[in-house]
Amino acid sequence: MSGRMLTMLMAQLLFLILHIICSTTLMVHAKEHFHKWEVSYQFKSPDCFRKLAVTINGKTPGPMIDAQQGDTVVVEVKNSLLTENLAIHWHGIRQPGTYIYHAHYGMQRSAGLNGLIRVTVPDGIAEPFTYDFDRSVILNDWWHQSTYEQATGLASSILINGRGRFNCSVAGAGEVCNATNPECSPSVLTVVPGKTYRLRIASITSLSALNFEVEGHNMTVVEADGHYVRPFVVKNLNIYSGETYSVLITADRDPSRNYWIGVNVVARQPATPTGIAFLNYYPNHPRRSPPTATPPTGPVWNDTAYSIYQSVAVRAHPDHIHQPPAAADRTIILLNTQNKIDGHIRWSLNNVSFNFPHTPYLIALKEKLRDVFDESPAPETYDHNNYDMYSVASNPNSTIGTSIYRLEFNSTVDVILQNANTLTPNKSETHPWHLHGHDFWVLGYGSGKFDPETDPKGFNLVDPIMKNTVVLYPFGWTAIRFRADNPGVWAFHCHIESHFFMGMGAVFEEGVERVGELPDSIMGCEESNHLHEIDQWLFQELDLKFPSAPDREET
Ligand SMILES: *[C@@H]1O[C@H](CO)[C@@H](O)[C@H](O)[C@H]1NC(C)=O
Ligand SMILES: *[C@@H]1O[C@H](CO)[C@@H](O)[C@H](O)[C@H]1NC(C)=O
Ligand SMILES: *[C@@H]1O[C@H](CO)[C@@H](O)[C@H](O)[C@H]1NC(C)=O
Ligand SMILES: *[C@@H]1O[C@H](CO)[C@@H](O)[C@H](O)[C@H]1NC(C)=O
Ligand SMILES: *[C@@H]1O[C@H](CO)[C@@H](O)[C@H](O)[C@H]1NC(C)=O
Ligand SMILES: *[C@@H]1O[C@H](CO)[C@@H](O)[C@H](O)[C@H]1NC(C)=O
Ligand SMILES: *[C@@H]1O[C@H](CO)[C@@H](O)[C@H](O)[C@H]1NC(C)=O
Ligand SMILES: *[C@@H]1O[C@H](CO)[C@@H](O)[C@H](O)[C@H]1NC(C)=O
Ligand SMILES: [Cu+2]
Repeated sequence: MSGRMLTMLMAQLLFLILHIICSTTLMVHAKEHFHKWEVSYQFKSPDCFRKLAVTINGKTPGPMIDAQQGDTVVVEVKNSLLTENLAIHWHGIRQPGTYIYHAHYGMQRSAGLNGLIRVTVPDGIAEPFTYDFDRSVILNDWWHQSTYEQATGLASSILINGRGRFNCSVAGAGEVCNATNPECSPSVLTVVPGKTYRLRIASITSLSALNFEVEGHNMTVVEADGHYVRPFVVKNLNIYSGETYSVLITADRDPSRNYWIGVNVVARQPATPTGIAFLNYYPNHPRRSPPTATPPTGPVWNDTAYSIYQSVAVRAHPDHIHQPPAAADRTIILLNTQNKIDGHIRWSLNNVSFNFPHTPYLIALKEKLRDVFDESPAPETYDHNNYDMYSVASNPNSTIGTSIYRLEFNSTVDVILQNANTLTPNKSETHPWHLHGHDFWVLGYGSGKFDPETDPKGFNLVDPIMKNTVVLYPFGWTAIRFRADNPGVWAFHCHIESHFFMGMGAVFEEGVERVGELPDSIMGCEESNHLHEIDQWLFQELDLKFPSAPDREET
């Protein structure tokens, strides 16, 4: 990592200004919210096992940011991590709804640096559903090894609102694990019989795909990634890293007992115990006593058909449809493969394993610096006709690349994510893909190889949901569409941290000539940086290369 980048953000004050973009004209008095955060390492025992966590004002998850659409949020961040840079990503911020913030540097996100952003609609605007109360549920996977080692293993536990349970009898000698530490007692959601609750669920896992279930209570899904959903009822909900959902539950069960909330790993053979919290019916039942039943075990981990069924059910609410453009100007097909480079495992798109150059793209493009990155166009597709996506490639070698996709400003772009076999026979993985700077329309999911002639005929152009994170299923494809109307340089990457660091990402440039002059501070060291357009500047400003990139895939 470059020394200049290091000094810039280390132990400095950083001002982040977050504009809650307004999509309606009915904007009443916009407010300004001021937050003062100090980010530091603290010993925590969220699952009874004591370890260092990255905290905001001593807490993880960090404080919730609560704002109304049109408001401005100013966050003054003091980095007290001493030897580490810090970057915070305002994940998905564009519309009212539920979002998350998390670290976008190294693996600080899963080490505790995350929290919820709740954006309420302006006064006088009604949401397409009603509820009595609102509760936040942040899901995370938790690791006992240092975050630098976690790419090699399975999560130790699942945290619900920062609390989980670890079997202390398997903790090693010299490790501190206390099963009766109140810090790791399960989180409790108290409910009043007959009332309806909106649960705002966010997953910030570094690896695991999760399934969320409340014992004995169906849930109505009403919002996804900040967009209203045509309501549908589920017994349990799959949620992938980077996604947010709102579900409604009504406390209409026998109030003389409490009910488990169970969070299970899906899409990967689970080796992590069920994450638990519980619903407490108040005032009928004492708050402190967990239910006696067995927590929900969720669906079969490899029931991909069930997962696809849920994803397809997520469509725009009939009164909140954003019509997608009828056709794309350009279609980019990205074959997702697991590869080897110099004997190390990497992930690639069309045989290129992505790596950030030392100088941010935005600076290179604005300042017309040459030799920063490979300026030849990134590959538009792969050998579609001949590639066997069901086999381990006979030559698994790919190459490291820094090339990007330059999009015509305001053009309509389709991206087809195509999955394939990994380096393990008959194995393909699940990848949640996250795009910066845009919400995209989810046009469809399919199994097998995408056919550019016939499959687009089945795209949903009627009521596709808009999202910022979408899942790619094993041996399948996912099609998205977006308008390249946000000047800047934007990352598109798998939200599984180790996959991103192992090359599973791409970069889109659009309308960079419309981006204003870069502030002087971005070119050198300054005491503090007043940053607007956070996503764009900050993401580009940091050298996101992982200091010692993990080269072993989790198994
Ligand atoms: C905890 O681990 C011990 C030792 O492996 C095992 O005997 C015990 O059943 C485990 N307890 C739970 C609740 O899983
Ligand atoms: C475990 O935590 C409980 C509750 O805080 C405390 O009473 C007990 O002394 C702790 N045990 C050990 C071994 O530290
Ligand atoms: C949940 O929904 C299913 C299917 O709609 C229904 O069969 C079941 O009775 C519901 N369960 C509860 C507890 O409401
Ligand atoms: C799911 O995994 C189990 C092992 O956990 C295996 O027995 C079963 O065949 C798998 N099912 C599918 C549909 O792959
Ligand atoms: C893949 O690359 C390695 C060097 O890292 C080389 O030894 C090997 O021969 C290559 N495999 C093929 C099939 O070209
Ligand atoms: C990747 O490149 C290697 C040569 O380096 C080639 O043998 C292989 O077929 C390519 N794979 C894909 C998916 O294009
Ligand atoms: C982008 O294209 C749309 C549709 O053609 C048009 O309505 C809009 O004005 C364009 N926006 C810009 C900034 O050019
Ligand atoms: C992979 O799956 C095919 C059928 O889909 C089967 O014939 C083959 O034996 C499997 N290979 C392994 C290594 O499991
Ligand atoms: Cu991935």
